[in-house]
Amino acid sequence: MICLNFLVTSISREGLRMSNVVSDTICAISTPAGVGGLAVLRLSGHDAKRLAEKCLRTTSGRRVVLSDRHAAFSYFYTDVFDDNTEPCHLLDEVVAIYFAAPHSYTGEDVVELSCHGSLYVQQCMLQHFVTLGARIAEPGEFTQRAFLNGRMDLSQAEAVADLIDSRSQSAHGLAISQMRGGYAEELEQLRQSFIELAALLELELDFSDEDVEFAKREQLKSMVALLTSKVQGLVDSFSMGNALKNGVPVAIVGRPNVGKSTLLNTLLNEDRAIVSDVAGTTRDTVEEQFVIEGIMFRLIDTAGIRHTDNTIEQAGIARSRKAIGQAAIVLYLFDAKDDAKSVSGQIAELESMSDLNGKSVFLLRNKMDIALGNEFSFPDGKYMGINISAKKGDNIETLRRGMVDAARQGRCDTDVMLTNARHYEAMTHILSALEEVRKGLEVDLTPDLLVIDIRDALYHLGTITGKVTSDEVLSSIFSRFCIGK
Ligand SMILES: Nc1nc2c(ncn2[C@@H]2O[C@H](COP(=O)(O)OP(=O)(O)OP(=O)(O)O)[C@@H](O)[C@H]2O)c(=O)[nH]1
Ligand SMILES: [Mg+2]
Repeated sequence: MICLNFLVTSISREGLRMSNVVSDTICAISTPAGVGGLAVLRLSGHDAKRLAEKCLRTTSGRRVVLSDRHAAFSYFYTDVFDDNTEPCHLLDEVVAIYFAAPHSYTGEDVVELSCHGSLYVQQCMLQHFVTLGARIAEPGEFTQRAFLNGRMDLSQAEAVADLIDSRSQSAHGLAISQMRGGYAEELEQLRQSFIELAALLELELDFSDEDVEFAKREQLKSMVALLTSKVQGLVDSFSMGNALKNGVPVAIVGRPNVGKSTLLNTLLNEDRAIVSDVAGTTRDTVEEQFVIEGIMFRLIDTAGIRHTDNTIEQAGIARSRKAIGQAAIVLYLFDAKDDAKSVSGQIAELESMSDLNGKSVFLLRNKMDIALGNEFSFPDGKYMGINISAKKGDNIETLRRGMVDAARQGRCDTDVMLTNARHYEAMTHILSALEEVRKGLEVDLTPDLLVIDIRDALYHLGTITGKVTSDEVLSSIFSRFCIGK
């Protein structure tokens, strides 16, 4: 018999459900704090419907009976404490929608009340539900309940937070696909492959007395190689996935006075950084975000690189170096008056400052407007060269295009991308476990020892989806959420 008893979950979702009191009714304002046209108050828990109905009356004064997924236009009263009281303190006109368990966001009975966006109205409603016995929700508690009730796995719950956070088309696209389960499917496929691998080895274990080899070692090796390439692909997708989610970091670097701050301002279309003809104007890094074709870029203008005894300027140059290190795209500017020898010296200097592998580097020959007659050809090689005028805006469109293309590179190999540092960490553990299995197969390790590493990989896979998780991890994930989500 194939025994898959290694799928041990340290604390199962079931266990967590038991350990947390999830049956009480929670309430929160789900719209942002402040005044707006409308605000939404959300109630979730076994008492949600009863508590909401207590406060609601029809326009003709009758009690409201909420029916599943129907909007009820009602009056909201704050002085109803028992069934016999005749309400008289009208607070607001609201629209109430009831979602019966389990077909609601949290999997519990949920009522959403849209009221007018006055802070006073919002606070009175919230306060009233607390008086009636509901509890104010913790940040992310609605989504946490959705997870605990099996409405979504942990990676999907995290994607909800990413979706709320998303400020560009690309960040939104990644979050929505993760929320809709594309990523969860990929993880499930991985899990199945690991289980298959383990099953083959466990089968051998069960018949170990009979000295039978069920799976050919070569077959196991190729399974491990395939899994490794999939996991490696996911690990590799993290830097771009993370950049697309949080903004692709772009460092604008070069010697003093070459026009870096001017370029930042031109790209942003805004007078953001100080520009002057004094070399060494920018001392600290200046960072701004902007979106082109749905991709968010984080532009970092840096202090001009040169040898200096000024300690403040030295500190600025150290930050420039750090910005290059962290950038996915480097815009290296030089002056159109610089000759080929000076430019190759500057490139060598740039290469010595940071490892440029995996980064897209653009060589920007700036101030072309005042150096029209000068002959210049960009050095052949790995970097793309563009003549620009940051001041006049010449060829800035070509640069924008190049930046978009660079940001899109690396997306093509994999449909699913890692965007979450927690998942990245788990995937790197899985990769090392696979490496151990590979080495084990090379030296003909016995199945019982090989299975240990496969269990380890499955454990880490489980931490991503929440199949294996701890209270500590959960609370750190859900505390990222805003109240009311
Ligand atoms: N003609 C011309 N002048 C430019 C161009 N770009 C920048 N400048 C001028 O060059 C000078 C320096 O520009 P900045 O943008 O401050 O240069 P920077 O590289 O940020 O300089 P530091 O912060 O000192 O390192 C200013 O006088 C700008 O107006 C350009 O494309 N054409
Ligand atoms: Mg500057």
